[in-house]
Amino acid sequence: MGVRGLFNYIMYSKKHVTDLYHQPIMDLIFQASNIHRQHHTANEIQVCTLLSIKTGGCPEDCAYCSQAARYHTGVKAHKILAVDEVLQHAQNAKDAGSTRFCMGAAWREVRDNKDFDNVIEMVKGVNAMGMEVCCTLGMLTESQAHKLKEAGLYAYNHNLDTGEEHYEEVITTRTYKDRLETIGNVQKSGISVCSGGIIGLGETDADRIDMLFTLANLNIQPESVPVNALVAIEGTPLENQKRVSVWEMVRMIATARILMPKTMVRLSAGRLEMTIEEQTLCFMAGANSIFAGDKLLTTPNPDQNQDQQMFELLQLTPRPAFK
Ligand code: SAM
Ligand code: DTB
Ligand code: SF4
Repeated sequence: MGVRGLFNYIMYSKKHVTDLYHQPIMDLIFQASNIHRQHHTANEIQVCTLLSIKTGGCPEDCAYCSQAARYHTGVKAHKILAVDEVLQHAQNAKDAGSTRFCMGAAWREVRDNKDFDNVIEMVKGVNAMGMEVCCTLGMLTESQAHKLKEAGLYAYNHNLDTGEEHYEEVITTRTYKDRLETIGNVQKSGISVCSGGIIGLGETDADRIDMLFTLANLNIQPESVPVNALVAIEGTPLENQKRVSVWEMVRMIATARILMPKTMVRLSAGRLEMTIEEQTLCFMAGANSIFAGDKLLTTPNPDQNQDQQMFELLQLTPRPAFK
């Protein structure tokens, strides 16, 4: 177990996280599933929708990303979408059963300009529809975070992506410290934090454990942790990475669930290549959310019919917003 830290929150040791992570898979799933059922309604899955409001042309060098301008990935750069268009997408997502709407922009950081004013309008509009509204716009100052909070932003996504040591193998145009700073700014504004990572970037188990260790020991645990399997993108440095196995996803999800009992653990990128049986293992391991709709940001995702069939087959119920 962890010890109480300076601010009276539980701190987990690296050894504790390592021991949890390396347990026999059945023990790990069993423990995670028990904890899941103590803190969440069994069989309930939150359905979220993503929309890329500003695609491509990004100055950063994230080695996995289809939107980095420096790689030739076939993703065309677009300017920011109009507010009306975004709100129409949000309405469609709501009508299709989503309770959370996440808007992504291929920016290094937010700038105080007209584009940001438009994002503020989008946040107000989606919030007024009664959905949890989330944004992922890159680095953010404290005052920008406050503006988003005032507009009704519920969550801000800013992934750690991997462990601290492996980070510079994947991204060199910003640091892990920059990432943590933005997360701190989001926390200070009272917006809830969504932060997770990607597996399959060439990291070791120790790097995955490092990332979970950092997330679980944040002074406030993230409200949401997305676990992504790398979608290998042609033209990026990671184009030839091997697809991760379901056991790696399960191990990550279950350890996250045990360390962060109240958090929403999201089975994020990579579902298109997973069977229903594999996704079920992830839900048993404590994942309680998916992204729906036939597109993530730039890559394909299972379509609505496939997910509806999965919900019926597994007798899953959608989780309401703001629960
Ligand atoms: N530009 C902002 C940023 O980097 O914070 C927001 C958008 S970025 C696309 C959001 C997250 O998507 C990344 O942090 C990464 O974890 C995830 N992601 C991007 N490309 C991915 C890929 N090919 N496979 C899996 N996850 C990916
Ligand atoms: C997250 O961790 N995964 C989502 C969301 N946060 C923004 C994005 C996944 C993107 C997958 C690659 C793409 O579609 O471009
Ligand atoms: Fe840009 Fe975000 Fe892609 Fe990195 S992950 S290249 S910051 S859009």
